[in-house]
Amino acid sequence: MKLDLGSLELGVATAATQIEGGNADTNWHRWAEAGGVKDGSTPARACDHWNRVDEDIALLKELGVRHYRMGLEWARIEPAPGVFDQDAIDHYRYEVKALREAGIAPLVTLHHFNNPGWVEEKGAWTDPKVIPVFLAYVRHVLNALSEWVDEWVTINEPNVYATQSYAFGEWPPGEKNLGHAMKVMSNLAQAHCRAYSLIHALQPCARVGVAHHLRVFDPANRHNPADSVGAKTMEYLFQTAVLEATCYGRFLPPLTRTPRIDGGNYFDFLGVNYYTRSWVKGTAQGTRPDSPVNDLGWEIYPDGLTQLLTSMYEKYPAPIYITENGTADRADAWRARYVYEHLAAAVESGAPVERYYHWCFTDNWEWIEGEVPRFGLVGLDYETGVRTVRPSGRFFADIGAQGGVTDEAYERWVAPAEYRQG
Ligand code: IFM
Repeated sequence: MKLDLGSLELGVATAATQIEGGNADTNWHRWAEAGGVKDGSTPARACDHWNRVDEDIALLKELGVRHYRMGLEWARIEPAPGVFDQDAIDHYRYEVKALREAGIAPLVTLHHFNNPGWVEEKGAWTDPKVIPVFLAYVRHVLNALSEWVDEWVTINEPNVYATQSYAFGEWPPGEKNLGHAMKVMSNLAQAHCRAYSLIHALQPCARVGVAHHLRVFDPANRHNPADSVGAKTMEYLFQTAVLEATCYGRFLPPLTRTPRIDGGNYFDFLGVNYYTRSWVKGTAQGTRPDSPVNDLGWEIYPDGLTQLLTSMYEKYPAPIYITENGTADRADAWRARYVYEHLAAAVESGAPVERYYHWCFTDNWEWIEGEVPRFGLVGLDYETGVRTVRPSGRFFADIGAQGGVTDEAYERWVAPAEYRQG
């Protein structure tokens, strides 16, 4: 065996807005309709998963996938304040039950960058008043789905949502206001802590965590204090502060909290979404020159995963779920190598990594990048909706079946795959 996964189990990840299709009134539908997406697409098409749940579950089963991370579209469930749509709830109940019956354990994300339009109109996460509103939605979901679901991601990548939407202005609502971004991160972290307590009150056996977007921040020149200080500062503002708040209820500046959140333990697993590293020059971050990159220009850096897992487990000792890891590789030329090297990096860290969810199951609507990037183990023809398992998807299925990467699988799928340099 080239790589033995031991007790690490495999899954795949998705998010509601990126795969479901349909016209739910969300911040992202509004943003896309207003022309905010590079290729002019909207989430209305996506993978049409809403209408193809059975087909997609059958495909998961065919590939031997044991764990499925999926999101919920809050705007479908609560299309107007305090109005809950029973048809939408029934649809999700159907889906999670069908997953269980197929032997697949769902991990459900409650918020994945997607707000109902009416939440967005009220200032969304800039206003702490959204927290009780979110909690009412969480309570409703728990009551409806906890028969089938006992693992929950409260918030996906609070740091990415806050910075892209409020500091860099690239995502809805397109603000460039660092103060607002920090307020949003604080409110999301508070919402997580309170949702954590609520979910445990409703379902004591639940496992609850955040899916954190974590990266390695390296100074471009270690001997240049501006680069080193820049890297440390970015790391702190982008990930350390929000980790402390969401794991321990420790709100360090610039994050703030209402007096209601006590210090404590607010995570049953540490969710890690890992994609790349930031190469920091002073106050700017970019990609290390001459490194392998994916179709979006993101550096491919598996060693960063080993480093992160080792250091994160020291600070936040809990079972680790790699809640996302994957890459945009339209030609499927090297995705198998990427998977192999990141799984090997996870094993090598020695940290208790219990799960690895590959992003993404199928190609998906990739926010402002639209339909162009191809993250799927399964390729999607957007015109016809036809799904085709890529060779890397067959490799992934083989890893699951064998409990690791056999010598034959390595020779067949990994050895011939070469990255391209940036
Ligand atoms: O598609 C996204 C996902 O929604 C959040 N994590 C990163 C992925 C790839 O960009």
